[in-house]
Amino acid sequence: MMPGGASTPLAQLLASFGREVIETDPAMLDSVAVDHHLRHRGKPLALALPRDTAEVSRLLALCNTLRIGVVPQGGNTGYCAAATPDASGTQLVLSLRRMNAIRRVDRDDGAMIVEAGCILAEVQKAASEVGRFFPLSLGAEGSCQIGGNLSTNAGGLNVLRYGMTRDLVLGLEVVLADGRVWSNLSPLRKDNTGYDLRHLFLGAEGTLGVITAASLKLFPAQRGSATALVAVPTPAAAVQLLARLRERLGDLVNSFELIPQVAMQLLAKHLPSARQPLAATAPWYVLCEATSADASDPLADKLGAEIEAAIEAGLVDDAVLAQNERERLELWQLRENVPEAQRREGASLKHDVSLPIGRLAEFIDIASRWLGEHVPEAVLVCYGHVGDGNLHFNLSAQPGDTSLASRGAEIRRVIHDLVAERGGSFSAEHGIGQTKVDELARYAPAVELEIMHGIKHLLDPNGIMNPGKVLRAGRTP
Ligand code: FAD
Ligand code: 2HG
Ligand code: ZN
Repeated sequence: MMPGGASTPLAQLLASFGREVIETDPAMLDSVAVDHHLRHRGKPLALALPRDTAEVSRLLALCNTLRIGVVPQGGNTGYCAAATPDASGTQLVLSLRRMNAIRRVDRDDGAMIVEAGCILAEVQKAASEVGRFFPLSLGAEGSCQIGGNLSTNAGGLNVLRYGMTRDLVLGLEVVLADGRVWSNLSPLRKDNTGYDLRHLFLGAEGTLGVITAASLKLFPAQRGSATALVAVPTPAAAVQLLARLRERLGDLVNSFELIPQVAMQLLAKHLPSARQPLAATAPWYVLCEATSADASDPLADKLGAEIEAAIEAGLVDDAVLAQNERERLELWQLRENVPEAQRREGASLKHDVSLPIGRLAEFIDIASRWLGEHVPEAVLVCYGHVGDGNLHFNLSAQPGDTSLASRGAEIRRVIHDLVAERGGSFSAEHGIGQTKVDELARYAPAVELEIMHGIKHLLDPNGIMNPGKVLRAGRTP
């Protein structure tokens, strides 16, 4: 039988859904075939663009019968190639980009129901239009989809105060691998009726089902803010400053981000429009922000006073407080553009690690010393969400040096072992996808892996959902 002939999986998909839903145009397929970092290229069988939950349900039921692997893809901004099909030409990429309705925003319930294909920035906007706040915020918010955020349990810039994505979810609508729909789009805050199934799908990276909609928590709008860029001598000083701010300002502190001097240099080199507001350079900086629902809360005074006290205590060398919204956005631009500046610098090796906050400084110290001795050819660009104990412990190759990639496995092992020895995680917020499957198999306790394989087998016995991602394919519990 010719490929594409009457009995092939593709022909059956086309016969059941038509070209309106099953896209085979080579240019379209090419656009969904590669991951964000352009490191993993697959070959999709086709691209499915369903219009509603019922269509997703029919689609998965057919794929399950025909054993077609299904790779959900949101905005394709993920860091672990989790939304990229393999090279077999047999996997269907599934995009919910047409399912992008805000179904409901309810101020009294403090909840909104959104379809999974909504762009994160649109979700934030819909909340703010009714005077509410949806706190998930990350550099990719203009292109990532809420379905992708839920499925990676994304972190971002406001975790310190509001938690990870899973903390922002009240309910889900999910299509299971066999086409059954589990719908619980409840606005309830309290519901102790048995196992809490939503947490299975949050962070599952599309391996257990397709999230089609979610009920999300809303918060009071943030009407006042104070944002500072603070120069600190060491990461240990940054951690001490964090503790002082948390003690004095409590939950008003929503972001606390570490930026090293080398990142400022990369920003100046590759994105010169990003203005560097402090006159003198420092080895490390912290971008911290406090916000309040009360516009009259004197946040700038409070934050300023704490920074002054920290200067006197020798924890802070210099600081600048944003005087208006434009200056605030300029400070945030610095932080949010670090990944882009590092991308423009060339090859890199990334480690998205978390540690107990009390051990962050010690880890940075020991891991940087190891790198200095064993990988002197690399430039360490260590930054991130220190308030959450999450570092992007990244390396950049020196211009013209191509050796870093060949040493990737060896370096990653040492870094991840140093993290594990300190009770940390090798994947803080970016997930597992296909790039960290072996790391999960190595570091997760055996009983945890057994439970994960058991859940996978229960919900997806034919292994059609995002095969080869998170767990090694084909292994039964
Ligand atoms: P994709 O990359 O398309 O998919 C991610 C995973 O979700 C895949 O496994 C996919 O199969 C699955 N998936 C997608 N939609 C569905 C669905 N509807 N149902 C089931 N499974 C689905 N991440 C952070 O955590 N914090 C950050 O601060 C952060 N900053 C970033 C900054 C930049 C500049 C960039 C480029 C990325 C950043 N990321 C960050 C990574 C990325 O944006 C997040 O992982 C994001 O949540 C991915 O969303 P996406 O829609 O692009 O998902
Ligand atoms: C961030 O915090 C993102 O900016 C990206 O999580 C991190 O590029 C990275 O390593
Ligand atoms: Zn991050």
